[in-house]
Amino acid sequence: MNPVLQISGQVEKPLQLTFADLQAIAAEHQLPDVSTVAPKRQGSAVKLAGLLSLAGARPEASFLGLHSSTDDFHASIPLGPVLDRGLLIYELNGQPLPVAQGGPLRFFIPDHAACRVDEIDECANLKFVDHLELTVEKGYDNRPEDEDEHEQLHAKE
Ligand SMILES: Nc1nc2c(c(=O)[nH]1)N[C@H]1C(S)=C(S)[C@@H](COP(=O)(O)O)O[C@H]1N2
Ligand SMILES: [Mo]
Repeated sequence: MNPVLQISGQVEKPLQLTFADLQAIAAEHQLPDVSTVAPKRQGSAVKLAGLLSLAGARPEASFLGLHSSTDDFHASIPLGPVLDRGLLIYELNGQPLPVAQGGPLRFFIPDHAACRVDEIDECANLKFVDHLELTVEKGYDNRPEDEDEHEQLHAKE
């Protein structure tokens, strides 16, 4: 099985995880039904904090880089505020999350801010995430910077 998620950067143990690896993560790190925290969302998630405890986040890790090579979309957000609420939705009805819902892996913050009002906004809910990277400083981020860019991005969806 091919890895679907790489975890790198400021971690003791860089990881390459397959869908089966995600399914095998301990129940304490799983959220079997995301609709319990986000009524419009479906599927099962693994908690960001769980993933980072497996990788061994270093104390100097301050930013979370979210990368999608599928469409070259990237965000870098402060780790502290999302550590305990960030989710990676990876499964729907026993199968990888469909691309139409942002799969195979989608980052999701249940109580995100509206687009572009805060660093941790709806735009940071990356679809098709394949790489999480912990950094000391803010990393590469190509989320839309103004309303025009943002509209153009959504027009592509
Ligand atoms: N990979 C990727 N993730 C992305 C985007 C994108 O263009 N590519 N758009 C972002 C933006 S601007 C928003 S508002 C949300 C929209 O999520 P939705 O399509 O589930 O409503 O996805 C975010 N995640
Ligand atoms: Mo957005």
